[in-house]
Amino acid sequence: MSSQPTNRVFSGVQPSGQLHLGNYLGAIRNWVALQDGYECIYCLVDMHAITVWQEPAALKKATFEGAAALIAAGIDPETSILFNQSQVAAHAELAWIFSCVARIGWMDRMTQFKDKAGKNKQRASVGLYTYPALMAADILAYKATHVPVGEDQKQHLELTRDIAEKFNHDYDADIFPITEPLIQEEGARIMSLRDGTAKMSKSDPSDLSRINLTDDADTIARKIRKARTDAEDLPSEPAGLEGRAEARNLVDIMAALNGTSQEVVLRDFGGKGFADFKQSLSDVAVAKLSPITEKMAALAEDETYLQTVLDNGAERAAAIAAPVIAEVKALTGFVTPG
Ligand code: AQP
Repeated sequence: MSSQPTNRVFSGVQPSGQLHLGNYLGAIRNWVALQDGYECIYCLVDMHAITVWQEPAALKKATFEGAAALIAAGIDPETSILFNQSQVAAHAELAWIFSCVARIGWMDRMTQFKDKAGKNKQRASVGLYTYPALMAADILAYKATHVPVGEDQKQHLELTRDIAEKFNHDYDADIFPITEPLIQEEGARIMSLRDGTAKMSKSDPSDLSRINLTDDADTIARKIRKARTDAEDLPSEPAGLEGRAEARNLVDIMAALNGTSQEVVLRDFGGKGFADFKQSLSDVAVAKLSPITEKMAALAEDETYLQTVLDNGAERAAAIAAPVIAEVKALTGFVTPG
């Protein structure tokens, strides 16, 4: 039997556009910290990205840029494994088997499909619908024991656990672990700068809605200045943020960047207007992000280096997945090479 790891993390980000502050505060920053206690596998999930249309040249560019962003943020490609999903065939192979294990009723319950497909469900790709089976394959091809998840991915991780349990049960095997979520509270959900009720997202048509990890200091300051707010001053207590989604979001961003809480931010800024607050927020954002954006810009120039990182990562990832896939195929009853 392929070995059972005890502290292996898998996580991924879609190269479906430019990585932004939400990706950084909600995921990447945490991925960097996890490298201390876990064996980490981080993936640019390009196969997930094409569940909605991606211009081929833009997808390729975003994959290299994503790798640059992760390394610039502190992912060490020597110790952690960093690669793009489509280079390791195990993901697609296992996803097919899992799409035969998962039930239609399970997929029907996934709220992200409903959100992303919108009203035009019939025109959404089949891949967008079966996305959670591919996500389960991403995780279980490596028998990952832990997955850092934002709130929006919790439901998909539960489905991964259901698939693992059903596969283990159906094939009377103890092959897959029941993966545990690692939930990060702070910065868990960063909202759009234009609409405090919508998630900050790569695919939002308005560039002013997000701070990209490629934005320079002036652009960051301009976007924060233009961020939507309301007419009142900041409250002194978190309860005063009730019903003020945009104000809450900016306070949350300040708290997440400084590693503090809403209480601490409001102790400093309660009773002040947004002009002062936005100035301080943009100073903090620039101070925290510019070391990353500068390093990222330098790395993004060196495509040869990034290609080598992704190739090496893919080779190491494939070596871990190979015995798992072989075991799955044998359990399934497929005739494997004799
Ligand atoms: N706004 C956000 N706040 C906190 N965390 C976020 N993440 C994404 N947006 C926010 C977290 O980043 C990780 C990678 O996400 P992803 O790129 O794979 O997928 P996504 O959540 O669909 O991101 P986008 O930006 O909204 O992409 P598009 O527009 O292409 O769908 C995940 O851990 C996610 O929680």
